Amino acid sequence: PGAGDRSAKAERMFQLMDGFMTNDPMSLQKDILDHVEYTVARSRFNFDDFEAYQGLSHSVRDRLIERWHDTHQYLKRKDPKRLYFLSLEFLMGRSLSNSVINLGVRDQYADALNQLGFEFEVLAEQEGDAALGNGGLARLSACQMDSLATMDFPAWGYGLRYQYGLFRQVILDGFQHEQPDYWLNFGNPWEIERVHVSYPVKFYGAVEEKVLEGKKCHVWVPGETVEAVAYDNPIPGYGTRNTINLRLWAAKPSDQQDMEAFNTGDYINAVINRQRAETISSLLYPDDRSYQGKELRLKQQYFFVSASLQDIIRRFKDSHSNFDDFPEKVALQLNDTHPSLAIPEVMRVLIDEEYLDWEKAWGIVSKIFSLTIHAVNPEGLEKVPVDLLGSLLPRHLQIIYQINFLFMEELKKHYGLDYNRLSRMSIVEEGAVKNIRMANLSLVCCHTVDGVSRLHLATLKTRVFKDFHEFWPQKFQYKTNGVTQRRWIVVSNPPLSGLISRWLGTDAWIRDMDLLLGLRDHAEDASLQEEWMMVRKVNKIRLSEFIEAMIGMKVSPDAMFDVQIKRIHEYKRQLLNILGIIHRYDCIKNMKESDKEKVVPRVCIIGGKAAPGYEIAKKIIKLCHAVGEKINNDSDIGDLLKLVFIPDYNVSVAELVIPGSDLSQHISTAGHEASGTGSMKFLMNGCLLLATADGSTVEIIEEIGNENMFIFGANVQEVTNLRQNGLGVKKSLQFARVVRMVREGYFGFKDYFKSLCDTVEDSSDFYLLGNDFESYLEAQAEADKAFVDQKKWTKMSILSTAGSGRFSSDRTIRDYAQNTWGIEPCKCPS
Ligand code: T68
Repeated sequence: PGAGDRSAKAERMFQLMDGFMTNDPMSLQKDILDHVEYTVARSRFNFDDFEAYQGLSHSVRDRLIERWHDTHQYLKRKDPKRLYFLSLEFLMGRSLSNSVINLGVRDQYADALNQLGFEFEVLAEQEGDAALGNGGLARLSACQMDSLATMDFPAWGYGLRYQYGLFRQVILDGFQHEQPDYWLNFGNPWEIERVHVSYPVKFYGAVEEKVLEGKKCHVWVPGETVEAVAYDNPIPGYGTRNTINLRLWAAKPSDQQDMEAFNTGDYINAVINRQRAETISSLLYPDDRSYQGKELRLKQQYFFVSASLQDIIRRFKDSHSNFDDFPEKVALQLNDTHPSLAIPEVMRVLIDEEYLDWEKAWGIVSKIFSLTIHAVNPEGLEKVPVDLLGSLLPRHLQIIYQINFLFMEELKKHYGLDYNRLSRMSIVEEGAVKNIRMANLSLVCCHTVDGVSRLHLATLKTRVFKDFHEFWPQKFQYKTNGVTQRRWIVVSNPPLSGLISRWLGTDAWIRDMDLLLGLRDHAEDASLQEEWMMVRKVNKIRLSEFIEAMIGMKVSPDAMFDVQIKRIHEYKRQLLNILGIIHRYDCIKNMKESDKEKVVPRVCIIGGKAAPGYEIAKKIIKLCHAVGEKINNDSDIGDLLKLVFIPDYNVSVAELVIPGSDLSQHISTAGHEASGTGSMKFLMNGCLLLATADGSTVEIIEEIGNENMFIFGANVQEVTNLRQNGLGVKKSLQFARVVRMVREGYFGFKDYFKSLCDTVEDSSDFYLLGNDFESYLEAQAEADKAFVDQKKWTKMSILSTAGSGRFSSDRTIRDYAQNTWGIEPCKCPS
């Protein structure tokens, strides 16, 4: 068609789709019903809650797409520097409630549904969680995407579209069993399949050297090619039109592959081989700590990195004729070292495909990458066996060796032939099995390396990355983690959200959390306190109903709800919590009847998944059930103490549990939790913290004050000293007694719990449960005392929320934008 036809066509389109979608209840009802009839293909006169949820979510999705298109158009025109956030894990949870709140159409939809005879909350419950991640790291990515969109940053998220998310936890006889989470079974309205956005990703094969136009070139001839297909997930900002994209890649067989097999007639095997391609994006590895050096995991990493970079480079080349401006337009953020193959990949593309020389390519690479580390220990750092890397990605291994060679030369200039230092800092680890140290690779190539709390950075500087910090002190920064108040207050705790806005006289805190400080002025106001207690009570009733529905146990909402929900780990010390509960039980059991009146009734709630191969963590879950069984059925105890294990803990369970908690525990051995983010969610919701001075808790103490929390246990320095001087220095009799009860079979399963008890026995008590037990009990006693005085407790609760502003992911993201990425907001006009 000629230019005239095109503009006539555009004119016609414009007339047909004039203006934005309308959000009045009538239009919304019509939209929902249209989707029920034509998208879900059910009769509008006969559909159930799930089908209504589908119609509803498709209607919301239309509104997301509209803004998402506008944002892309606008950004294309403005061409600002963009941030690309590469993460192997995103724990998004549910999307519906979050979307309507961020779009500002929550009430309109609720009205529309009411008129159709449905309730918004009921339909929202139909949605399953998107659990494409393990724990803190993955949920942090999700919170940060929300902040990036809300603050109008030109950002993209990139990740993998696993077909199986994190396993479902099923408890049978108190033991954890894992079931696959085939989350796409009922469709996913929040994604848009982009069949035409796809890239080939190469694996295996060999590198050939050729001379092209007198220059030596490397040509990688792959042994396998897999296609990466894009699935786009719009992420709406709150109170803005900006809606950014989370692009997840799925693996599909490539048409380029297997032509030979088809031609030679091996049809059956060719088809079976094609199926193999899909396994790359089939499952999320459920290990949130250790690195296993598995080939499939490495394939996943390279698959998503290669597809993302092809996409990013294509977008850049659309509007640039050479790579000179690449660092001014592109920031690449590595979420931990999992995507660190992006570094040799960019080098490879620039040198082998764009024909830049090494120096020029390196000049670019050294300006674009930044890294956030989420681990504390050297054991948490990834290593890839050289043989594995060399066979899967032969060209990348060559490039890594060359980077290392040049790095070693630089070090020698500085330090001379200090072989110990050189071998510690080398990207290549020598030994029986040669490994590539992904952290060292990243530290050499990234311009900035961030820790996730102040204490975490201090640990990285003095321990794990001491040498690197000495060499490049300017590279190291920290950005204390934060979480989004949109999901963690507005979506999950509407009564509190309304209360805060009423008392502050504005809802501006939803975009500016520092405003919560205004609550401090009213902390002692009797009527705020009364309303505050009311809101807390409502949430506790909701939580007790959930507990009853889940596990059939009645708990009293008048008791103190004491909660520990997070992945199960020895260092997170759920065992300390359970041993404390045994002590409490033992005390009540041996109490005179008249003294029982003074006991503050408690409901102890524990939830979390153990990695499938983590034996000790699984034993902790079993112990929790065994102890619960005993306590909950003991008529001497009654309502004074209950122990509840919430199965299959995930994001939407957290949204329900956190607002209903009085006290929450963050009790890792000091120096082991890089940051911790659960604590921030509880804090915002006015739940008091019982915690050790670890990770970001140190900074929470600065904001809230010691007097509004229950802090206990050895600090980082004391932990170091205790370990140096041999463990088990300060064991209390009480500790010995409760461990003995478990060991001697008081809760059954004597043989099974033996190895668990061994982990806390004198000299082997690495996480210092014995050492911290006494001060843990004291902190718990303090909490009891404070709870009796409801006025005092409520004041502490208000002050917790009031002081939580610093822990919004908005603050974290603003800091990254300014001090790590160098990007600026780019607001799409509304
Ligand atoms: C967590 N790390 C930290 N890792 O433990 C936590 N690891 O202190 C911190 O608050 C949080 O990151 C956010 O910074 C993780 O969650 C993983 O999940 C993980 C997954 C795969 C491999 C290694």
